[in-house]
Amino acid sequence: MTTPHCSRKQTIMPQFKEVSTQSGLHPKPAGLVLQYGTAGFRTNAKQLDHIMFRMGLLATLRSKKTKATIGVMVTASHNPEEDNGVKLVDPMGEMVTPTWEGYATQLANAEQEDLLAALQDIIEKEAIHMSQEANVFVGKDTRSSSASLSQAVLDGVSALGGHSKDYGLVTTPQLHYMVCCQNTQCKYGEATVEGYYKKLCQAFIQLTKNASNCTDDQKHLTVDGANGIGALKVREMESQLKKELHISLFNDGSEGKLNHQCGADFVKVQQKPPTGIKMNPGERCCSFDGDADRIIYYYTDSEGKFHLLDGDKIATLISTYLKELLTQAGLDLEIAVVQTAYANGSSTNYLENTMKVIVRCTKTGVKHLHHAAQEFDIGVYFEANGHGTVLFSKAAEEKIQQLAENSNINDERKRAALLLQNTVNVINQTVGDAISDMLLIEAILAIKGMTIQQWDAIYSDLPNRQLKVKVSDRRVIDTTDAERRAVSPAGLQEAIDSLVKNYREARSFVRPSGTEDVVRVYAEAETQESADALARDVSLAVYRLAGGVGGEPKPLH
Ligand code: 16G
Ligand code: MG
Repeated sequence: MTTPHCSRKQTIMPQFKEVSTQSGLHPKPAGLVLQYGTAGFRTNAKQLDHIMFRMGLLATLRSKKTKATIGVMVTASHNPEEDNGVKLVDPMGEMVTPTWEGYATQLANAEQEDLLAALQDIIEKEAIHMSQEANVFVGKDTRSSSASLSQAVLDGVSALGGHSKDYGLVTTPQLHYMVCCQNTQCKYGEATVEGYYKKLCQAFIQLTKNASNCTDDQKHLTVDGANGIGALKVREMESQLKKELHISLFNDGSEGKLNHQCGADFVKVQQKPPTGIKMNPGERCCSFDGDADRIIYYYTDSEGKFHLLDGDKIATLISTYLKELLTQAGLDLEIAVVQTAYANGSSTNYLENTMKVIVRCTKTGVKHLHHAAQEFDIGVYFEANGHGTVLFSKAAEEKIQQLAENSNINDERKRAALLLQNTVNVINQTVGDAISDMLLIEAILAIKGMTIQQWDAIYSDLPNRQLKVKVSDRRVIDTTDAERRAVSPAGLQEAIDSLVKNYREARSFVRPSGTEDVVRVYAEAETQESADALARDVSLAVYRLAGGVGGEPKPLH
């Protein structure tokens, strides 16, 4: 039996009075259970009003606890328009810490009458002083549901007496940037969208101004804005690029539906161009996702064949460029590339054996890569799906800064140091950022005088295939070694190992998805036929050993 409603009410502390009243306007549907997953809460927008209100409450507590500004972003990224979601941003612009993800789940799932007790529980566990001031920055994407949902977040903040600043329509990485600027007393930049454009565009112009033989053709880039917030923000920024980059923007949201047959996720998964864009053979194109924290490049060749340059190719381009600059600058800084198990085997091989940089593999999910990248002077991290950025340690930034200001060095070192300095400024170090990554990639290609075909030719991807298998409970699959090996159910890893042996240059792994109720299967091999066959063999093993539901996986061909 739960405590009767009225007896709880008598013990309401004054600080909770407003929460008690306001929460009635954002009621939780009884019995609904949602989890703060890899990238926050994400589901159909109709189920999210109470979640948003409660995340406003939680962000306020987190702000009191950290004595810093916290961010709340309302978006469901690459999901369909009908969905929405919410992510919390910690003081330095990073994803909220895991303990608080747990609190988010608890608070989200507390039944209406238990909400105050759930709040009190967090306050006690974290020893939060309720008299401490709180500041919360809120942003939203272009979904039609985002307006009222972000209002629910703002209601949550004010119900606990917190201050909020509503940034309105911003990309996810812009909100992360604002939070970081605010908490570094603007050392990272000015906490406004204008400040963001100014920082990035100035750095981009500095980087490209000496890219001597850059023709107008080379300055042209086709951008697929996924009919989302990224498109709006590219439009806003464009004029500040001073014609150093000519953008043809498609899927700008004026007609098409958000993420529908367009955007980075569509292009990566379908391995084909988005609809709604005009592509000329050999021309560089890129796609953002729905909240502009991912980017993917591609082109079609003269035979009409589609070529995808994913996060692995981006990481390789960036780390090659940085390594060359470090050598030219005579700076001894350790550079590492952080990937996940999804990184194409060819990219890992190239990075380790040809470029000789340190390569780390982490579990899927931005926070894991971000964390690992923080361990190096320079950590380049990218998921194959196009989410990534570069982190510079404090010491690395200082060394670059000092060298750039040193007047006793030769011209080559000076040039490299200045390029490094502007490279640091064009990068959004708080989180992967499609706009910032785009400017960085465009600058590198201009500086190196490189075409997209030359970039693509750095290494050739191994053919690969991703499949999903439905099982009755995906939690039966437990993995280790950064998700590259399954430890349960019994016999599954042995089965995968023996299947992999049937193909050349083959690799395969399985993991439970963090965002969908499926088990994901990845396979790569020397040929597409082998990769497809291996993916199917492994899917079958999952189906048989991990409680598959529905029909058995069928051959792809
Ligand atoms: C989320 C993650 C992304 C990851 C994906 C995996 C963030 C911000 N986003 O979108 O990094 O690649 O989930 O999805 O962390 P899956 O678990 O369904 O394969
Ligand atoms: Mg996204």
